[in-house]
Amino acid sequence: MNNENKTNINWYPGHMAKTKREIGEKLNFIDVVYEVIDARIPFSSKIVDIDEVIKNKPRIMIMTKMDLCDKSETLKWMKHYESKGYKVIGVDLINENSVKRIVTATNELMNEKNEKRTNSGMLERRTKVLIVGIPNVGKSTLINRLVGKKAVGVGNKPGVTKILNWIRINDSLELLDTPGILWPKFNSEIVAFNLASFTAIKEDILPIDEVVIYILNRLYKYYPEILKTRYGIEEINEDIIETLDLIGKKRGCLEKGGTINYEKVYGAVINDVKEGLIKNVTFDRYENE
Ligand SMILES: Nc1nc2c(ncn2[C@@H]2O[C@H](COP(=O)(O)OP(=O)(O)OP(=O)(O)O)[C@@H](O)[C@H]2O)c(=O)[nH]1
Ligand SMILES: [Mg+2]
Repeated sequence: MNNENKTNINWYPGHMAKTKREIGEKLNFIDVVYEVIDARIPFSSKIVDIDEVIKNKPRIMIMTKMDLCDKSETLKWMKHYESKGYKVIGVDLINENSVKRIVTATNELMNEKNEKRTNSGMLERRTKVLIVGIPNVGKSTLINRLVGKKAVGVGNKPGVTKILNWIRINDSLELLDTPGILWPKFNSEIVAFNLASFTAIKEDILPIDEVVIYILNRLYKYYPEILKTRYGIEEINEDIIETLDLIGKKRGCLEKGGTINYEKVYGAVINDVKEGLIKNVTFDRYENE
């Protein structure tokens, strides 16, 4: 990734600093951490200073939204993190019941600790898991999947979970849901645009026209067929304004007199990504661009 392109975008609401502090206070009670990442942005959605927050707790990296990502590209990132020693599990929290793999991996991590306890005559302790990640990656959805019912609120916008919340999964597992956190300054403009593209930051942090042009450029460069099929466009070229016009016409985003209403076009594209109608895409590229 090219991180040379520094940016001054600063979005760090007070409640995120508070969440980080509260996680720090609870850390002593935590056995395992689930670090939750969006499979479409396996680099940009990783919290930069996560190691400072969770210290050296055993952890499992969980990549959510596998149903929406470009699997071949995301696999490169999964291998990359595995090569750094992470246990990585990819999940589609909407369509699959794949969370058992997470429970198994958690038990494996805990076996040694629990053996020591039972050998010294103590009872096995309920495993306490902390879930951390940026906003809107699916932390609360993951908890609901593990519980098997709606135990905590979810929503397709950043900032749904507001407080830390213990949820008991079963006799041996208890989870701490947390509000999404981000680092004080995004370390590159690409990261900021990736976060905006996938609704991890609020829509008004970056100019919406720039976010949509970024999305369309990404699609044009890496997924031209997806772009063409989604909007019924036969030919596209690098002139993104022309593409915006074509989308506007196809979608009927027009003013009286037939001129394009760009605000409507922007809304349509953002919504298509948000609703998963544009899928099989991964915006973080493993190879340098
Ligand atoms: N397609 C798809 N959607 C998912 C998946 N996981 C979560 N979502 C959706 O992503 C959105 C955000 O989910 P939440 O669980 O509220 O995310 P969160 O990380 O708790 O967000 P905050 O509480 O705002 O930090 C919801 O609309 C979920 O339905 C997944 O694996 N696939
Ligand atoms: Mg939540």
